[in-house]
Amino acid sequence: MMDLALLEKLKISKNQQIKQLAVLIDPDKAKPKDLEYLVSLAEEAEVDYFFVGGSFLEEDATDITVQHIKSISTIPVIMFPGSPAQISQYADALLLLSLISGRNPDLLIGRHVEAALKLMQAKIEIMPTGYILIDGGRATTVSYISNTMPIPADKGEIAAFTALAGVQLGLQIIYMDAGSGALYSIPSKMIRQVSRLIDVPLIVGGGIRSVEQMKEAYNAGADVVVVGNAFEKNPDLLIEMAACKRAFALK
Ligand code: 1GP
Repeated sequence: MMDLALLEKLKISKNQQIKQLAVLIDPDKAKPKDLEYLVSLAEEAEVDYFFVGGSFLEEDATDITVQHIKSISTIPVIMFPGSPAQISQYADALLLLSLISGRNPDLLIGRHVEAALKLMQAKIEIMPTGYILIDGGRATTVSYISNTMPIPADKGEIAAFTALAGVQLGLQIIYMDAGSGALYSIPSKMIRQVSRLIDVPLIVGGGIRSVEQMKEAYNAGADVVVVGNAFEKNPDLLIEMAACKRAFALK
């Protein structure tokens, strides 16, 4: 499957109900030694993707981190950019995010125009993604920086119709995010309401700290679960979560 474009791989995995796990790496926080340890665990656990991104990064930090990961791992690296400065030509792909839960035109089209040429020249795979912020119990960096309000966690219909509209506009992936370090991960009821309405891969992240939360997200219809903070604090949790993910594949 490694030779397929990553979007294609995501779609096939979804159709085969194979759940996937992505490790989020924030280049601002990742110290080289810690990064190497986390990457070695991810290799051992056969994690599916590294997502690399953060809200404050400079181009250099992103490039250095992506190159470092690529030099020690074969796991695909997908950019999860907070700004056009965070496009690295060394990555395998990039989630081209439209913040469809918000009404900030800059994050629906403005930044994309700024990044378009650089993206074309970088020759990395582009994964057009509808990005939906959900309230995770506290203000997160991304909601502050993006100047948008997240969807309340009990408004599943709004999230579902937002995702559906994104798919109807041609977006190929939906990413529901409670934001890094969210107090509460996205309720399974809401994930279910969204996943029932859409037929594209569904990525879920933000505040997932336990195998239990991960299982709930998968059972509710998440195709990919993203974990960042919890692995920074306890890298060994990665082995446990990856085992849980594989157990889903055997069902
Ligand atoms: C944030 O979905 C990611 O954008 C991951 O969040 O760091 O809370 O796991 P955490």
